Amino acid sequence: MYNASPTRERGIGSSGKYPLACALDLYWEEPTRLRVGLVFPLACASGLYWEAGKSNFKRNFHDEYLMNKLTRVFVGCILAAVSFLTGSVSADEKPMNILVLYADDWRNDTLGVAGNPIVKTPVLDDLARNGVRFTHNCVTTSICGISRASLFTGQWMSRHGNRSFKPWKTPWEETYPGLLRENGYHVGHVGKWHNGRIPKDKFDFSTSYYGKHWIEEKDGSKIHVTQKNEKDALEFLKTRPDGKPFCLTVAFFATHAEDSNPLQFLPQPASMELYKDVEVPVPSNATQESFERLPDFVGNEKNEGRVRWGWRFDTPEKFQSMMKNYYRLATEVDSTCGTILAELKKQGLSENTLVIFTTDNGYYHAEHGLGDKWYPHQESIRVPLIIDDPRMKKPVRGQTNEEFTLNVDLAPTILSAAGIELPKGMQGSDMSRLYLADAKPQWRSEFFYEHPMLKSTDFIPASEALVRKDWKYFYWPEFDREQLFNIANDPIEEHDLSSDPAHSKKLEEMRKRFAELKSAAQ
Ligand SMILES: [Ca+2]
Repeated sequence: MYNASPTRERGIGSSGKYPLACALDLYWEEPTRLRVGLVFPLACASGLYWEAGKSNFKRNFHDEYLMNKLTRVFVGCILAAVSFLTGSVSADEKPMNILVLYADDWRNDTLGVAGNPIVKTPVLDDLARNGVRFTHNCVTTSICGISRASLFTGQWMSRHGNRSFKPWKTPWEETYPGLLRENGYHVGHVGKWHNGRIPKDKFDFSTSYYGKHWIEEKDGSKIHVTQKNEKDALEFLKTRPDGKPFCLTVAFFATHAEDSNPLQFLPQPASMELYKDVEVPVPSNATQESFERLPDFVGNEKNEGRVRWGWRFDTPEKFQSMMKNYYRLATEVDSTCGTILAELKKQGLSENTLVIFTTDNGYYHAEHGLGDKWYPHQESIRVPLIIDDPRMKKPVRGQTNEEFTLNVDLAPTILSAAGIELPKGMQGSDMSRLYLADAKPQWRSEFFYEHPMLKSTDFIPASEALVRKDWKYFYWPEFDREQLFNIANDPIEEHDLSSDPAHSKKLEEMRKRFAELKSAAQ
């Protein structure tokens, strides 16, 4: 649907070290820059020198001093031109490193910088102040395994084919780790995988673990999962080969709950001092009334969203203690991000590394009387995204961007930053256009959301949606049930307008567009 055409972001690309080839390459890619920066000064200098060398010029002026000066100007221009070209070549010789900091189950507002009054995320707030934060970033499927398959493939679930937690069907050679490694990158993955077994042979460095907040090490000692993520990420950075660009994905398990544990969220002891004396605000629609407004196949006690609400939020005391531990886990991830970024700085890599922070899905904090994710409500599909790209110019840094960016855009953005052509089947778009282009690029104003049924329609029914900033259309395929929300007036999606005759035209329009985008996502 939003097929990104292969782009080359880095000016001079494949021509290597030869200035003439580079100049030709540059002519095709950036003719204005070539004319202004190279052809124009060279032409002026050559013309002046030729004019000055003509005999009548010499006869009339007899000024050897002037000739020497003009010679220096001419040589200077040639040197400037060569340096202009080789400067670009040397930038090209040093491809950008990639660091993906990938949290688990964070929602759009699990960040201090996003206005959350409780959670402390100073490192990520700084990253946002130095880069760009995307305020309307969403996932196309709100669940761990499928969203991660979309991260690596840049494809909707309908195309990559992982409809749960199994390996996706898209060839490895069409994923960002696969393509980067093929193009000379040292590629690592740390932490959660959740798409079948991690293909260790496809990585230069990999670890895979998730599910528990405290993990037993080989010597019998216990380590917190976020500390283990940190340890592994640092090992990757400290043992990587010199002279090779790298790509590291740090896939945290926090703040995901430990599903089988009644405590759910188990932070490190040192974090327990945090948030001790605060009261976490309860969402306005964390109510029985809101729960009862859900379609009955979701708004019932058997539904897994309701079951997990029971695990976490069914008393005010539980809500407070669970939310505080959730935020403690988030602050621990923030702190580990700080340690990893400090190591990049120590190694002198900050100026040449694309840093992305995001997560796989959002989370209900008891809104609609639900827990966890899966369904198309805002809490479930909107997730944080911060990008700090060395190519960003100063005025862009610290800004927010309100376009609909998606998890399927991450792979195209990463590959484009590395100057690698995108596979034809990749569906997302290179987001760097949103912060590198001088003029505002054309961008999507709506997208198709999809989630499969898991286990049974009683457990987690399938859901789909057409998402816009002002309206949202839900479709529950097993029940052939539609819902329509005016997001502009009803941002917490409490009032279903699908049976209101006043909105029948809007419903028809949304239904039609939904079908078109659904078909394009296949
Ligand atoms: Ca998740």
